[in-house]
Amino acid sequence: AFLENVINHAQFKSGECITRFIDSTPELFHFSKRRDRASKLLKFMGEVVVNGNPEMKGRKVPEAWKEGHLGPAIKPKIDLSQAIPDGTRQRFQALGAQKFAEWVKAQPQVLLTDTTMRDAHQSLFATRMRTYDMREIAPYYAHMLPNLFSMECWGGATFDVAMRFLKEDPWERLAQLRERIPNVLFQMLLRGSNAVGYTNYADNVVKFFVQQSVQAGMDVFRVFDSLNWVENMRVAIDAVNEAGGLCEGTICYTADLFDPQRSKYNLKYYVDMAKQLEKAGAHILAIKDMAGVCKPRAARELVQALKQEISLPIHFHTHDTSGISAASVLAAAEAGCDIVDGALDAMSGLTSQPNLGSIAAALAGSERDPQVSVENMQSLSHYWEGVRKFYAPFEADIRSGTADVYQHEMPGGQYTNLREQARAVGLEHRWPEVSKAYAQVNLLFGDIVKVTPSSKVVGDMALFMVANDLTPDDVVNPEKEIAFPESVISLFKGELGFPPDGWPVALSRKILKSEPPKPYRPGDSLPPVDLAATRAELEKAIGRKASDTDLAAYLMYPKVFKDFADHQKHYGDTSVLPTTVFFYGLQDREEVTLHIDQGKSLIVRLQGKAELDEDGQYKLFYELNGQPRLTRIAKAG
Ligand code: 3PY
Ligand code: ZN
Repeated sequence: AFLENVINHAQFKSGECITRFIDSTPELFHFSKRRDRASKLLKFMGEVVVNGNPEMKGRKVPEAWKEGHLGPAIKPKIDLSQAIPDGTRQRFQALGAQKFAEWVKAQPQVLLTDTTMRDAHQSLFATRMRTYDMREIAPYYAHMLPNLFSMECWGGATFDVAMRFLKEDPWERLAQLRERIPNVLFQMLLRGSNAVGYTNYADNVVKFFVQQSVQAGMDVFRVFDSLNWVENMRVAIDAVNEAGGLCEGTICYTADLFDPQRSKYNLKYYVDMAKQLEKAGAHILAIKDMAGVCKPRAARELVQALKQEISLPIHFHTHDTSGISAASVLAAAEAGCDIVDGALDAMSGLTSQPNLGSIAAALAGSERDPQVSVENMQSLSHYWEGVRKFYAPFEADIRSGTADVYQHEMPGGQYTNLREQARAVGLEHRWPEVSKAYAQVNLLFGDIVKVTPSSKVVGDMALFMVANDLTPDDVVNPEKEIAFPESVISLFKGELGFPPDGWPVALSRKILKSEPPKPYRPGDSLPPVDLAATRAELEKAIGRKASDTDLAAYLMYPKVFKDFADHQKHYGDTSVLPTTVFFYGLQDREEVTLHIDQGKSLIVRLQGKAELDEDGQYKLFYELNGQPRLTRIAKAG
């Protein structure tokens, strides 16, 4: 139809050159672009109907969806045309990082961070929450919770998962949220020199990534190192400062402050680290209890000690795996903690954060009243309750908190992922052994901090031990030949850095089959990446211009980014599809409205599907904006 339009156009008939023709007749070009976009989306939707979304392989589609009553999530009923009140972001922009941090410390209330859009879904359903579900509720946050300290909505595993599994652009997510929420600070998790990846990047790559993030609208960077090695955090801390972000220098809480058997993680250890971070340029000090093992008494003493010894505001983060972490949050608040993390009700508990609404309610009326509307939190949570149902296939089958976390110490964000990994290699039925092996590996490795990416290596080794029926004695026994996993060898080579007290020497020798290296900072041995040359290489690979954010994504995950770019080329921007349509497919006679651009929508209805033809294809009959459309999809495999 496009060609017909073109050849019948008067200007075309007059013989003008085709490029000028397209330039001067944008209406035809736009028509074709939109038509092209529609065809791509219909093709993707057809693929899901016929072959299923590959991400759903081996997972159970919710019964409620099959029966046709998995409804849309219910949004609050408020008037979005009202002016958006100013929030922490305006204050930060007016004061600058230093003065803003002073304000945080000086005001009496406990400030709140909502982790629903990042850590909560990372921890509850393997990071699968799509931009679509966040974007829909975003403007309501701006109106209803303007008094939040921040929303953690980016970084950690979300960057990788967005492209790899959800086939969407993490930068687009950030931009779309920013556009809808101009008033509350956005917060991300940055793994120090590992940025948002699992490996150490060259210093200039980390810097470039941070610059891009600030330009895209990120404000607060929670910077940590997976071995609590401050040396390996400096580049990221400097980069955040230089780019104008707010830097949370982070201590990862591990073990048990009161366990004399593991005295290396005592108060002195954390206070020393906090002092180093303050000196290194952090504006806020975060306590990151990634596994949820910081018991109330430990939270109280740690916050008290830090308040005495350093002058930064303190931000406490924990997970509810034990089922009692809200007690730790309240203890931290009583001890003077300035900011605490939680997730909205429907996205809280278990391996996620404790319930932010209940924390706010518990503190309401006290001198540290967070001054947020618990009622508004409830109505936002009602929306999340609906959203969470779409992701049921990705949830781990856990129903209660468990004190077992004090044994295995697995980060909440890793728990569901490691179960996934175990499932993928056929070991899920041996999960209790995997979790026990995880604790054994920790001790074999010298009792280390376990958080991405060090936790990933511990998890790999735990799966390896269970799969090969290895005991800790086997692992250390110099007589027993073991082909250690690649990630373990890399860890002991120091490619993720070193714990402050080094790696156990005998095991190092066995793993490396040589003398262990002296501690070095991996960034010092990685030459700077030539950004211009890499961009050229990327553009060649994807056959189009690469933006700065494309480049930053490619630098993190070259293969994942290329595959994602390929998906986009074939199917367009599939993030516009509602989540059920993306994962489960359109149902017969289902109609959806897709907002593909400002003010532009496609109304798609699946009319039916013909029998498989002899050439192995299905015909799908759609109605697109009232017009019949036919798409052919080959049956896979
Ligand atoms: C991450 O690095 O993704 C984490 O959530 C660590 O807790
Ligand atoms: Zn966390």
